Amino acid sequence: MSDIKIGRIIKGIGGFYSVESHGVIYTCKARGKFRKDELTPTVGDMVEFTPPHETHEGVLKKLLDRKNLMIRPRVANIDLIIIVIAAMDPPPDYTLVDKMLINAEMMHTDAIICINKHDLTGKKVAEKIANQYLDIDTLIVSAHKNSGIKQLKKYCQDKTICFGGQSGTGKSSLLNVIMPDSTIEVGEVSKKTKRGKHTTRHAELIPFNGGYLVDTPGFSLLELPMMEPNELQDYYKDFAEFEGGCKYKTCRHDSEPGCLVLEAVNENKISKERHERYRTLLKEAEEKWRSRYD
Ligand SMILES: Nc1nc2c(ncn2[C@@H]2O[C@H](COP(=O)(O)OP(=O)(O)OP(=O)(O)O)[C@@H](O)[C@H]2O)c(=O)[nH]1
Ligand SMILES: [Mg+2]
Ligand SMILES: [Zn+2]
Repeated sequence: MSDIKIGRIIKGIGGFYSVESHGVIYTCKARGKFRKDELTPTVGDMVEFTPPHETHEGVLKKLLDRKNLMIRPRVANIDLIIIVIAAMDPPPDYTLVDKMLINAEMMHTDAIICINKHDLTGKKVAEKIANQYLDIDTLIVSAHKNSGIKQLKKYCQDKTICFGGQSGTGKSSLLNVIMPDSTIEVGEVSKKTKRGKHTTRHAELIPFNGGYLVDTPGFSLLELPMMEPNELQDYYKDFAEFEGGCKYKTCRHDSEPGCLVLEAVNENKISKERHERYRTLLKEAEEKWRSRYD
């Protein structure tokens, strides 16, 4: 019998998993019982496994309990999500950022926003983008100019930190700058559509500074999870300090009279654009909730 080890899945491609244990990487396959969805071995998972041996291949034996699981991009046991957008090329998809922030809050995981490529627009444009997210830590960086990287690096220690967002925003480029020895593949942004070309195909944990940095494939679609519509406001950190005193106890901060969140929006204490998008997502949540038994 081979001995059972404990390790972490750092990569999974085509049914083969790279499992790291005490700095050594083993290749393992999953057995049949893992096929059910919640048991799908996922990058970031802690696992029990038997390492490969002369006569038999490495096998994943058991998934250990997860602290959390992000669905898009699919990564387990994350401590911090860095949402990467570009000041331009591709143009920021703010609704996607909002949805990623909602997911992070639902997972009880910290999230910050990293605005890359300020070399293309100047810092003013990037600052305007940052102003939409008044209560969320926002960094303005440029992978090409090596600017803001020190501040970004400060977040990158002793934790599992997931870089996520649209394709082409520069997630892999930033990782290459943070880790100068790495040679992660970087793609172009299409001149015509201004979209990234989905260069990174698989999420991968890369050991760094006592923790891991996670490069992930870019994506553009993210569904709002099913929730009772009144719940949505709980996932907006920027509303928190104004909530509680609205005229109606069940205020959804949409267009109700005596709403303190709306008041804060009018006084520019909450970004108007972000609140407008909140109203759109609220409608979506209401719609979903109404048809939940269909
Ligand atoms: N001008 C400028 N271009 C950048 C910067 N960072 C990255 N790029 C360019 O943006 C393009 C996309 O970069 P990637 O690092 O591949 O982007 P990604 O987010 O990893 O994309 P996916 O893997 O497809 O999700 C490449 O052509 C990079 O050279 C930057 O700071 N400034
Ligand atoms: Mg990439
Ligand atoms: Zn209100």
